[in-house]
Amino acid sequence: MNFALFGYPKTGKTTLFNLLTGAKIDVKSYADGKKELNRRTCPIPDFRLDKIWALYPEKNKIPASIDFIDLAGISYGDVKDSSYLNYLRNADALTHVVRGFYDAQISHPKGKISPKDDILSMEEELILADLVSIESRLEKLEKELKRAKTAEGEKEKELLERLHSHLEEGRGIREAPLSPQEDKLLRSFAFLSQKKLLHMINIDEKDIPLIENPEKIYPSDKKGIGVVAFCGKIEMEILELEGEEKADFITEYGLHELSASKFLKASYDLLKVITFFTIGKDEVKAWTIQENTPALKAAGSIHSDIEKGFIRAEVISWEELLQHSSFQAAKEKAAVRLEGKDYPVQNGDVLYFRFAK
Ligand SMILES: Nc1nc2c(ncn2[C@@H]2O[C@H](COP(=O)(O)OP(=O)(O)O)[C@@H](O)[C@H]2O)c(=O)[nH]1
Ligand SMILES: [Mg+2]
Repeated sequence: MNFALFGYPKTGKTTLFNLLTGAKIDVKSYADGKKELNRRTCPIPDFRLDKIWALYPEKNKIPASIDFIDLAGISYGDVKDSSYLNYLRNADALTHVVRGFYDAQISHPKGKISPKDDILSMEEELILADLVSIESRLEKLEKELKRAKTAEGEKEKELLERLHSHLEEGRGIREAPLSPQEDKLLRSFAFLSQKKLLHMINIDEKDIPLIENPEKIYPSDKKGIGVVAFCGKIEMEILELEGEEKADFITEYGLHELSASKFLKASYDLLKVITFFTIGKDEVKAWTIQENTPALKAAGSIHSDIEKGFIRAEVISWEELLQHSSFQAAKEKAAVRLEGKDYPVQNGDVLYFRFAK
């Protein structure tokens, strides 16, 4: 999975990138307008993986991971022409970092701190960028169709025109009803307003009482959009602390959960992904897949040969596995089930795929 952190200038993108990835990029020394782009691949902490691995300490533990990129700020109105458009298009999900903190030293380009206005403005800009792509495709397509009419071309034109009207009403493609075929046809466009979007509001210290209720800052019931609040400043201070002092500070500020953990929960929810585990010869590994993925496809996410030669999946939930000393011991107690290719893999399943080589 890859996430792009983006937003207007000086909202706390690099601060959040540090909090999510443990990178220590200096946020003070960057001059205005520096086009830094930071990348990190981050293991996803998972206590279930830790517990399974504890049964096999001689093996390697391989967590699932997320790729993050942190883009420099994009000025108001510039998204559609941004040199970062391709980074946004290539992301599996967009993380919009929104300024909610007050600081007289750090000017806001609009002179007013309003997370809600900035969120609405960014949602509009994503829609606008998609309108521009659709218009340019339609222009080419109309020329092609004039030269030679094809049924496929007509279908694409009809779909793009429909989406154009939808976008013009200010609604993202996430909210457009699409058939599976239409969805497939649109994939290569990588529309921004079709991507899952998580607004991460970097709130002010004085607003910490709102941190668990970000919907009070921005009520969003739009499909595929999530909102999380965090406080970059306090969390940066927490990073400097250790042990008891750290725990005390967290409680003192009324932070129940840090941004990294909130981010992961909200993203898994939004992307509708789950985790399954495998115990291989040398490694205990976590994998991320879409909810309701059939066993056959889950096998394919590991290796196409396993999908091709798929026979059966041996399945046990991680909790049940822990009641035994190993997968083998669980099998001997008949606690491991055999499932076929259509079995929808469940969050926390431990799987062993039988396949013909
Ligand atoms: N007061 C305050 N300053 C912050 C907060 N988060 C980030 N900053 C400061 O805002 C400036 C820009 O932060 P940075 O993370 O580089 O933002 P970016 O330009 O969006 O990547 C830096 O000086 C940060 O220290 C916050 O929650 N409160
Ligand atoms: Mg930055």
